[in-house]
Amino acid sequence: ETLTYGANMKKAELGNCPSVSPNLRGQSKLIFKPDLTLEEVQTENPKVSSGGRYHPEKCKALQRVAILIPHRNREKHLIYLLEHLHPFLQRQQLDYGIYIIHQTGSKKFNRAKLLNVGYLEALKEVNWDCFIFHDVDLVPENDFNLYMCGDQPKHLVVGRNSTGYRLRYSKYFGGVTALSREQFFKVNGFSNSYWGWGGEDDDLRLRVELHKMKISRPSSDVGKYTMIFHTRDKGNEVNMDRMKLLHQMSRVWKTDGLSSCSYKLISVEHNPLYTNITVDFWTEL
Ligand code: UD2
Ligand code: MN
Repeated sequence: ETLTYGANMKKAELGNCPSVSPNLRGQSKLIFKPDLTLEEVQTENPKVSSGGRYHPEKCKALQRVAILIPHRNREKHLIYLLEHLHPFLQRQQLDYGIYIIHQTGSKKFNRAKLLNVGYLEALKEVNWDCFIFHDVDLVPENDFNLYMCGDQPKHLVVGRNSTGYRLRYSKYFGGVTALSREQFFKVNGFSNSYWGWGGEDDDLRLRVELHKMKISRPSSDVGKYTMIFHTRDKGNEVNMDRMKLLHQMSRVWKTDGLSSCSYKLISVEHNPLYTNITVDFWTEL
């Protein structure tokens, strides 16, 4: 009886983690080993538990953060991202989970809809405070770029290697963004209507602006990413309707988004380094 009580006491006593983790290192040089395997990444990350989950041992994390990564046919990029992201998030002392949302089938790729699915499915497991919407090919270089949510939505990619680390355009909102559970819910998530490449990131930015929220960014020396080289994928051709869709946003946001996101859930697997959610969109349209 007393022993149990003591153990409970110990857990309750765990103090909050500091607002800035003492384990941060700043800018790091990223190395991508050509023959790296998922098994190696697994041995490098013994503290990650099933489904790609982790929480600090010695303090209570300030936020519970779900990382959502849309994916199809980018296995190598996924290995590199996982290798860097797990230690990065652990140094930030976050209570986190990594979700890969995998689109199966031959329909055009739909990044935005996959991210809506990730949000809805991840919330069935944990009441996450914060969501990071993350391209599979972008690796953060500086761990002062905190994967936490603020009182306004955040755009975490100020620049990347291939564009001289400069912001592409002032309203740019692509690559990696952080929205709290409430912020994302308020704008009804992403539009489900963007099939193929482009526009969906601008659509989300318009939704955020419509709701009078202001996007914040880290400083340019902190918001730095390496994008692993790639060409345009098959099945993700440029979306020619994107301008038309962007013009509709203010009219359709309420009915096109989380509230209307239909999908066929194929499987949810708790792999050692991530939770894999496989969906098919074939039932739709
Ligand atoms: C830009 C944006 C991205 C998105 C996209 C337009 C940046 C840094 N990123 O990326 O956020 O707005 O334009 O849609 O500006 N993917 C797959 N398999 C595929 C196709 C895509 O896994 O067959 C995923 C993957 O996570 C990838 C992401 O979708 O990183 C974006 O696709 P991309 O990398 O081909 O597009 P990119 O680099 O122009
Ligand atoms: Mn890319």
